[in-house]
Amino acid sequence: MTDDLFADDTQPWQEPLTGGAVVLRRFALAEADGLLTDIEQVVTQAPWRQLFTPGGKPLSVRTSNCGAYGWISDRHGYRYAPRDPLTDTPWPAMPERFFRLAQRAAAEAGYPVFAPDACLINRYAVGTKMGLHQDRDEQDFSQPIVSVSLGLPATFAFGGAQRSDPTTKVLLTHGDVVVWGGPVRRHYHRVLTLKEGTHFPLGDCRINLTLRRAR
Ligand code: MD3
Ligand code: FE
Repeated sequence: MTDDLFADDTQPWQEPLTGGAVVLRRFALAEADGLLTDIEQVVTQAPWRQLFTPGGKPLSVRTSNCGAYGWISDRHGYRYAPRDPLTDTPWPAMPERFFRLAQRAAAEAGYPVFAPDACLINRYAVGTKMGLHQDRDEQDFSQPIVSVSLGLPATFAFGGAQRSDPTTKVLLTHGDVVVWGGPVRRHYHRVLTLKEGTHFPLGDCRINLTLRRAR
């Protein structure tokens, strides 16, 4: 009777996806404010910027990085670099909170020795998306990728090893963490156009962290 009134709806839970990915719902929720403060700190040193594909097409998301390596894209290709080309200085250090969260999430999904050395930070405004692609700029594909979703919800679609393979969709909301290990690590994926909305305290955007072992 009092169950509903006093139910605790803040506890995380796990949802396995196909191909070895695991969604840890709300896993980062308790730390979300701290993560946002850390992101603000990172972008004072490595400001948000727009990247271009090697072919010269703009990516619609805005990006920054922290950690020993940052993912960049320009006319010379996609790669991990130890310095921010905008400031010609090393990327800001990875905040402890990012590292520990990623390690805890990876362990939960069966990767007890994950030590990320790169964190890509993507910011999606309403109306932006990320096209279908594979992540293949890292050295060791047996290492998982941990993604943390903050702010507005986004629908994420992931397929198979071929661009034309059918996709599975999953809605990722504030505080959700996904560990992408196993076969799905090599699979095509994309983020659908971000729908209008307002999130407190982030406003009208979504921020996604991807924590990786680049080298
Ligand atoms: C599934 N970012 O940065 S994170 C990316 O929401 C990227 O910003 C998306 O795709 C975003 O490369 C999705 C989740 C993610 C990351 C890597 C994957 C999903 C993945 C690799 C394989 C399969
Ligand atoms: Fe990706």
